[in-house]
Amino acid sequence: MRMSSSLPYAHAKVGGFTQEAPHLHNPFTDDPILEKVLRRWMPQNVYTKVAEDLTKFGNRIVNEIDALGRECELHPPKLEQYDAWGNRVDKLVLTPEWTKLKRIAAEEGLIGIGYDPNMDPTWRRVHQISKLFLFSPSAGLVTCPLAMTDGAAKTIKELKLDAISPEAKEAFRRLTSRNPDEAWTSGQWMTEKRGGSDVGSGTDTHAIHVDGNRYLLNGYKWFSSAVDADMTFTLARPVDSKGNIIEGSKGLSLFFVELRDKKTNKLNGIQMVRLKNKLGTKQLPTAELLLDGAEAIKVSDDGRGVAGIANMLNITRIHNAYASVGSMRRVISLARDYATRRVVFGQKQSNWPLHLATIAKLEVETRACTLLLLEATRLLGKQEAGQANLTEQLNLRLITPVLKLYAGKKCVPLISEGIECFGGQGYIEDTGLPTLLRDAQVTPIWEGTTNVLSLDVLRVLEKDNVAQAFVEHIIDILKQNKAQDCPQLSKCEVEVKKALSKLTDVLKTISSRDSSVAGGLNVTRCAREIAFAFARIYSGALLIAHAGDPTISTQSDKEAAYRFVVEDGLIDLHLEMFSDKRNAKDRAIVYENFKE
Ligand code: UCC
Ligand code: FAD
Repeated sequence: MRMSSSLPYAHAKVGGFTQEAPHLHNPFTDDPILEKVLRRWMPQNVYTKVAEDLTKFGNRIVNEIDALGRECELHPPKLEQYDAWGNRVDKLVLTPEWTKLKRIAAEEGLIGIGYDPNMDPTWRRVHQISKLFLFSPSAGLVTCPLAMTDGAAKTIKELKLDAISPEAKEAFRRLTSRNPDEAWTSGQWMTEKRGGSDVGSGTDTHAIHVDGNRYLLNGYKWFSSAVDADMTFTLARPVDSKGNIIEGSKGLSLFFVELRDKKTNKLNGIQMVRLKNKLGTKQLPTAELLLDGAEAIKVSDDGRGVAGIANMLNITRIHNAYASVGSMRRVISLARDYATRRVVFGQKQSNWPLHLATIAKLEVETRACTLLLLEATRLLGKQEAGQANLTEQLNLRLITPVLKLYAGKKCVPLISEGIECFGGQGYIEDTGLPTLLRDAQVTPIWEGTTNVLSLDVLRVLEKDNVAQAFVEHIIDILKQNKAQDCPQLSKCEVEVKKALSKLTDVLKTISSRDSSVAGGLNVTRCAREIAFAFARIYSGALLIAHAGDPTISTQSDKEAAYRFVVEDGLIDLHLEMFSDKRNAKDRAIVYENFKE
């Protein structure tokens, strides 16, 4: 019989057991493939410097950055519209950790590396995006303004705005600066109340001409993230001397706006109407903005607004992808660590075959997405270095929306499964784990929804030779498999080639309309499945090439390739899916028992 004083739950005691929390490891050295990809791709001297930087940065994430990101979640931004005397002030109250993270981002060159003339132009994008991939799940969503900052710098560069506008020249210097006292961030204001996907119909911001390329903007921007930015690019409709505008996307031009007056620091004809109350991304100030005579500079030809801002979109979409994949990697990293600390039914989680099988599935998908992300980044680097041939350029344009939509779509259920690995603790706010899931849900939505990006893939396929360039590129990647004696990889190769030929057959049939299916074919209704086929075939080929390089690969790399390619399959496309007749059937299913 025990004395009552030794009872484990008496009085203020809460029992003798405390579950050890998962440990955050250096995300670079903990990642099973990132370092190996860099070693495989980069020249030795570049690799050495990059690996050293990423290792150091990984330590900084563990020791400093992760806690700052957590504080941003706990202390979301607030908007104070009026001061005590009733003056309209629109003051954003930001936690100091947000500001600190922006300073760290500049110091670490998270944008600067991508444009650094002293770094190898071929590899600086891979270096930059790898670093952001490590940063993202700890970054308190500072990655959002960084994405738009990178997109803005790219837009200035591609449209050669620095040559025509001293303001844009100065903006480029600041957007890419590593000096936290000088560095700027940018916004990207496209979405209005009528629509964020269809900006051609949705934009009713009007631009009144002042002189030269100077205008005043009047409109309402419905979602404007990271509104503590210094500048933004936005779309508006120039009003001609007779007061007319052109409807549709042909009436849109691109404008450069600085948010505050340099001398007074007052907002430039902008009112912050309210901050959005969001499911996630709570760290991030996303505002509705009234533009009431905001001074702006037109930086595109009339009617070329969408084409101009597309320069930004293709960069922010790659950023979006590292956010998706970075969170996938983070949840797995924490879950596999936790599995070595949590005992269930008498043994560690990591010893239960079913638990291991659950995480292994997540791991295979995450490796595929990581390789696709790095590949898009590699092509971007080559293109910017002026070294990409036409095939590579076409593949970069194709893979950018494919990567964004595929990673965005995969990450939400994957992170949800990852959260379940922690049982009830995964649902508890103090652990920080729920943040991963709610922040993941935005990645398929912003920067183009899954459907809209699938339609962008079709837009790309309309260009000459894109499908052919894809086939050539995949065959080239498969040639990198040096393990010809490995039966697992040989089987994978066969499956990739089969899927490739099925995809091209389907695309040919649809484009020629020479179909055995009765009735018409509708391509757009299967745009998602087409985009997914591109993603899975491309990732499958990359997994094979990675696993087939004896200098870096392990047996697990081969196993991962086999499971992704052969066991899970690469393509789910049948001509019947494209039949027009299914539209009516879809309508009947969706609207059964519905009264308008
Ligand atoms: O959500 C937003 C910010 C969130 C915060 C940032 C987070 C980043 C990640 C952070 C990580 C944590 S900003 C809002 C994003 N909005 C969108 O993404 C819009 C989605 N909608 C589309 O993408 C549509 O497809 C539109 C708006 C592009 C469709 O417009 P149009 O005018 O109907 O399209 P058109 O007529 O087909 O295209 C007009 C021109 C064409 O060029 P030309 O005239 O030379 O033939 C197209 O080829 O634009 C060209 N174009 C492109 N070019 C259209 N899209 C692209 C593209 N992606 N790349 C190159
Ligand atoms: P809709 O276009 O109404 O889409 C609704 C649904 O219809 C989606 O499922 C979509 O896939 C589908 N759909 C649309 N068109 C088609 C089609 N042709 N065929 C089939 N399906 C279709 N925007 C900015 O400009 N700047 C920002 O800083 C910004 N920050 C944001 C921050 C957050 C947290 C969020 C959630 C959004 C932000 N946005 C921002 C807006 C975002 O880019 C848009 O919400 C997004 O592009 C979708 O536009 P929408 O909301 O109008 O949706």
